[in-house]
Amino acid sequence: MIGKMRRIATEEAWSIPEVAAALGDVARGPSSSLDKLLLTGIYDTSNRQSGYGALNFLDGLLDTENRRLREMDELGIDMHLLSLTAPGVQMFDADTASELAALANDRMAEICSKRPTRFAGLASFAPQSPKRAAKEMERAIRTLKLNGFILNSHTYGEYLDDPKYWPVLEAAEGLDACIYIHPRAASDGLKGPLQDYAMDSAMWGYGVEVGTHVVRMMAAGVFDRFPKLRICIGHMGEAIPFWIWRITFMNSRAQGIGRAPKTRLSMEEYLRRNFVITTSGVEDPLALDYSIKRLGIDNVLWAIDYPYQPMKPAVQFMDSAPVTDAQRHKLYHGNAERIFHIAPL
Ligand code: 1WB
Ligand code: MN
Repeated sequence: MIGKMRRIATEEAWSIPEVAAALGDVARGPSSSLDKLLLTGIYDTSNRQSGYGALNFLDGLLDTENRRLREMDELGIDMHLLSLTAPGVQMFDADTASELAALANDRMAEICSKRPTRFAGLASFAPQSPKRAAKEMERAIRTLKLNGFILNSHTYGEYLDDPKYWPVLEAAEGLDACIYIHPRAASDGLKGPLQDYAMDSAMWGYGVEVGTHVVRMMAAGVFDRFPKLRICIGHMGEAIPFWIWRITFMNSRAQGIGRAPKTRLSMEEYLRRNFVITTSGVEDPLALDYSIKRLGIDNVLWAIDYPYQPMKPAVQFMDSAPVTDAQRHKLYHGNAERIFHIAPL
């Protein structure tokens, strides 16, 4: 058995009743977003019979004080880094989204200040209004003392490579606060063949969506303009670490023939300089070993993905991972403390 070890889980989903209710309204409304399958199951409570509804994630999302803390205690999990679960506020109109993001941030800050060694949190913002978002981002870090940001991938089909989002990226970089890009269902432009066999969500579509998002950012040259911007991606890097050799080679070729903008660094250099990944939802020792070798031990963080993944196997996975104890300390807490500004014990 491993000795005493601080365990900080870094992609732990959470919500508030007001956001859940607003997502219930979207679920009953006319949206044709691929997220609707998820919303109908989780947030339209008249619809609890099948699909997502049968799994009832909502109780777990709305809870911190009861079952969540009890299980954390039982398993020796010190801390959850909470984030407003997908799709966050990104399906709402700009005003609703901005107001709900601020409300969620206030509630999150209350939870974290009540139990500063048990909960930390990633703040939400509404990309629909980039300048207003930047102000909320500053409030969330400077006043509410939250630990970074959550973005649930696309916003109305648009991605962070779009210059309209520069105020958001400038705020994150200036505040030295990492943006965690979490999945939501693929945008309308990407969703076609993902609509069958449950491929819309965590099995495949989520990774395709976030992978597409971060390749757009790297290839657009976002990290030349914002060299200190740090992005976190979950699910063992959404397959990007495994693809990176080919992404790098083919991007360089595309730059050579004028099909992609010139960048100062290679795609692989951006991955190593500007990204960290977490292990959320991927309890595969081979993938972990490869990711550590690819990105470096300082760039991989432990996460559970509660309540979508159970806590216990995630702890067993990391307790028994084929790494040294010094490495396990980094994976379990040291890297999270550094990236998300969580006070060491
Ligand atoms: C699931 C997974 C659903 C995740 C989610 O809804 C999120 C799922 C927002 O397993 O059904 C996730 O974060 O991996
Ligand atoms: Mn998740």
